[in-house]
Amino acid sequence: MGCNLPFHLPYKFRLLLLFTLGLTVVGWATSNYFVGAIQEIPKAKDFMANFNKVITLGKEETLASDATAKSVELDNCPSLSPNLRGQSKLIFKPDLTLQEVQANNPKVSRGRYRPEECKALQRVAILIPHRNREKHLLYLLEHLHPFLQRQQLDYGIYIIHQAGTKKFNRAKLLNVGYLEALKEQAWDCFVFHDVDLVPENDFNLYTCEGQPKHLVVGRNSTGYRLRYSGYFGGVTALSREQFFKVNGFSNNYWGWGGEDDDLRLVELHKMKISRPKPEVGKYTMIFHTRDRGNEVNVDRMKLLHQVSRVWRTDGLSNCSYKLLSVEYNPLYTNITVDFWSGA
Ligand code: UD2
Ligand code: MN
Repeated sequence: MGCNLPFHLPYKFRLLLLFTLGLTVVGWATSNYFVGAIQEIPKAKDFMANFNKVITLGKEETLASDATAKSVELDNCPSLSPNLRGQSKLIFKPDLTLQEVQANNPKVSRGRYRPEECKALQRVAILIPHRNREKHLLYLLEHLHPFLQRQQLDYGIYIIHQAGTKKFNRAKLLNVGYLEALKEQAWDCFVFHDVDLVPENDFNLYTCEGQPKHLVVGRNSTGYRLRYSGYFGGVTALSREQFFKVNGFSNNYWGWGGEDDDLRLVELHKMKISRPKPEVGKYTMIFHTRDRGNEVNVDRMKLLHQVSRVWRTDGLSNCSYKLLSVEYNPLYTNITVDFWSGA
């Protein structure tokens, strides 16, 4: 009841004093809490810095675009973007340069973009395993950036580059991409994307749904037909939770094949694969031959048979790698890793 306060002070002044005292106590308590939390989790400091940056950026952008500065919150984007064009004819110019692609995408920075006109429905990370396919990467970036912008997504493109000459491990690179991208942002949805597949129809939405999505129904080289019913290769979309639930991909598929057929998704967790309509799920695969260092994996059938036994211990949970660098390029984040064993 304020019995320690000097009673000779006027009532209003006492009230003010009490209020200030209260504020100081609350301020002291919360500041201690935050300092403690940041010291306990080393990464939390970076996380908070990033988080604040995102918030400030969001405010500035809104203020700049809205002179009256009344609405700080953007409305949600519609479930289907009004900017979609449908099927388009893809052209691959032999003399295309990265500078040209950058100039065509002025609103992308560090591989990231979000719509200015509305709040995107999902935050989507595109993960592309890569080694020695620079030209394919250039064509994919050229087409994918405008494609994703037309879909009004809040997205980021990550290239996960395998250093060295050991056998290529596509699935493990994708696990790395998931783990590293989540250090930067709590992405809702992950699209696992071959570097040489370019989508032809922007109604093929790069978003996640209740079931894992397989986005490649057909491609030019196979007459746009599904290869077989359980097929899950090329480009797939899984929510953060779906991918986590199945412990990601296996880390044990070195070389070409099998990792996409690893049936852990469907069989073990009763998830069903969903696909777009055939006329929508169309891709052009840029022609290539088999890469050196990605020879057929002769163990793939053996590995496929042991999935139900090993999936809990082989996947995101034991994915070890040496992170060599994270570089921020205008059109993508480049994560370079080295796998020191298993070749
Ligand atoms: C099929 C699948 C692919 C994967 C592969 C077997 C489709 C459309 N795609 O592709 O998802 O399951 O079989 O592993 O069914 N890569 C490099 N550098 C290399 C080797 C591979 O960057 O030296 C990357 C690149 O992103 C490439 C992907 O790995 O697109 C798959 O390799 P691929 O294109 O040689 O295999 P492909 O076309 O048979
Ligand atoms: Mn390919």
